[in-house]
Amino acid sequence: MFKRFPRYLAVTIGLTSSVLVYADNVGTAIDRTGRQAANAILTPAGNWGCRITDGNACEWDATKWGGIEFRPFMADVDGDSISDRVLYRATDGTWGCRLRNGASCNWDSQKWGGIEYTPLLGDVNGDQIADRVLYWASTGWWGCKVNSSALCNWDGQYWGGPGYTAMLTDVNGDGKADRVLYRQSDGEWSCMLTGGGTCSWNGQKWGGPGYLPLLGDVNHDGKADRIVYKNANS
Ligand SMILES: [Ca+2]
Ligand SMILES: [Ca+2]
Ligand SMILES: [Ca+2]
Repeated sequence: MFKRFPRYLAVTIGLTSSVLVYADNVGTAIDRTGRQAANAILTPAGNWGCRITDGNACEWDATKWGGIEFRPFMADVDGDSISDRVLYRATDGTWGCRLRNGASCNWDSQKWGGIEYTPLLGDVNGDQIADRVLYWASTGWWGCKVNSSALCNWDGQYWGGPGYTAMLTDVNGDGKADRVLYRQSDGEWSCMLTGGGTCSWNGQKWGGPGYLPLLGDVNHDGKADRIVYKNANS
């Protein structure tokens, strides 16, 4: 017989071994291993909270949407300058989005991607609406869908490959998100502008093993700058 574990204990076991797990909030025993078991157990979660500047709750504070198998993002998906919630489930490539009032955006529930893809969000066509981007690290394949779900001009391109971290930001200040790659092994930075050209720091080596690459506009010129962060002294 399977033992009924408390939920938190069942999750721990699911993540660290391949034992069968019988969870109180799942109707049947889950004959799966590791992460899948934990995901299934925690699917009912997905608790959101938000606090605006004055400390008060926003409209969707304390609502439930999603679960542990989803990765959350914040992005303006309808162009009203208000950040919206986005979820992506790697196991089957399901995307979800909720506007401020709780309504879904036009690509809610679409399946696009999967376990091998890195999901990114950025405005790739300059209409001030966040678009969805996928990077397939093992092949260097890039895909992107604008708000209408049409493909962007560089969808299907191959650039990068194993060992690169993929990022999305506007490096030349034209209002369109560009692609950035960082190679952990030697700290090489690469960038690809919307039209296909590279930026001024393409190919530079800066950082390396142990460094976390970040992007942000640190001098307010509208162009994203590079940041590296390392947690160890050596
Ligand atoms: Ca919005
Ligand atoms: Ca856009
Ligand atoms: Ca740009």
